Amino acid sequence: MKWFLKKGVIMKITKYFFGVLASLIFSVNVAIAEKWDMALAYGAGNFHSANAAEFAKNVTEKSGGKLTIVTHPGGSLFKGGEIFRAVRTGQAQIGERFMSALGKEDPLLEIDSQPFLASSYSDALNLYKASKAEIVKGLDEKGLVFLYAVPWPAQGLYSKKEINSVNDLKGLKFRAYNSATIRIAELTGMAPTKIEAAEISQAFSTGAVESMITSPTTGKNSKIWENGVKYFYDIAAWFPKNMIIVNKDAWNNLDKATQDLVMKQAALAERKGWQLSKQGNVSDKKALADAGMVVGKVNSSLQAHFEKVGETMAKEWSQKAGSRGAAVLSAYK
Ligand code: PCA
Repeated sequence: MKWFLKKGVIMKITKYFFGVLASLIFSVNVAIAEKWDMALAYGAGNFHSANAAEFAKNVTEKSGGKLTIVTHPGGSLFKGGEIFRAVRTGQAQIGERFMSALGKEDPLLEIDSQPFLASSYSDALNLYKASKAEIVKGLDEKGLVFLYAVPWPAQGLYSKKEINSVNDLKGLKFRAYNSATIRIAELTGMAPTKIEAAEISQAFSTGAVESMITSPTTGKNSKIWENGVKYFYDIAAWFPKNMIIVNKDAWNNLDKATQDLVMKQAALAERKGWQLSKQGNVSDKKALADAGMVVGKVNSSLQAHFEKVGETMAKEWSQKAGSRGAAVLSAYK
């Protein structure tokens, strides 16, 4: 009897113990299974979006169920202009944004859109290295964790009509994507309107704009030749980047091992993205020519004009960016 009672007590204790353990394991599992929505502004076929999708897939597969990242390309969750704020406020845990459209948040974010500061991939990489720490710090102060950045191919001038002189540009309705392209338009005598990449085809087809500066990739992605745009002039004066950022609260919900995994996959995605960009810089220009566009360089008088515009803008930017900007520039040079 005594022995039986004891056994019953032991069984009860054992049962209780396993019950508590099971519920603990269950609740821990629930707490660490995170799902992130990743807001992407550009279409699924764009190389930035494809690269982000691969990054998301790798993290999801390798995290052992602790983190699932679901991508939403083409502005389907938030449009390009909304993504920075959405990630900052936690409406999206992670997102991609064109850095130089955020100059009002931090002038250092537009360093990569200053004409002729970095006009090759190796310069662009050096500029990135020189500016990264300061940019990461600025984002951290806004509650954001920086993951990686990838450049667009070299920026060139698109136009419906042939451009042989600055005079040919004067008065043109110009699609801009950031403050720097607005400033180029102003200093050239063009009439700028800021339009997100997703709306380019419509803007050209309705006649709202008739020229722009962007990559051969974006021209190809928006089948720009179908909207009466015949000319592409390769200026190659800057390589602006997209960055991937994470909301810091979402970041802090991850355990250390998962954070390390995300950072490791981010570094791999960054390397892959730079390669894809370099490839696109060649193949997408070819795609424009294959589609019947006239692809060439600006002539020397136009080149000189854009260089002069670049000098003016460099001075203006230095004033905005102050000592932080000066430190980055001297590290770069
Ligand atoms: N494409 C994007 C940004 C830079 C680029 O090459 C756009 O045109 O909006």
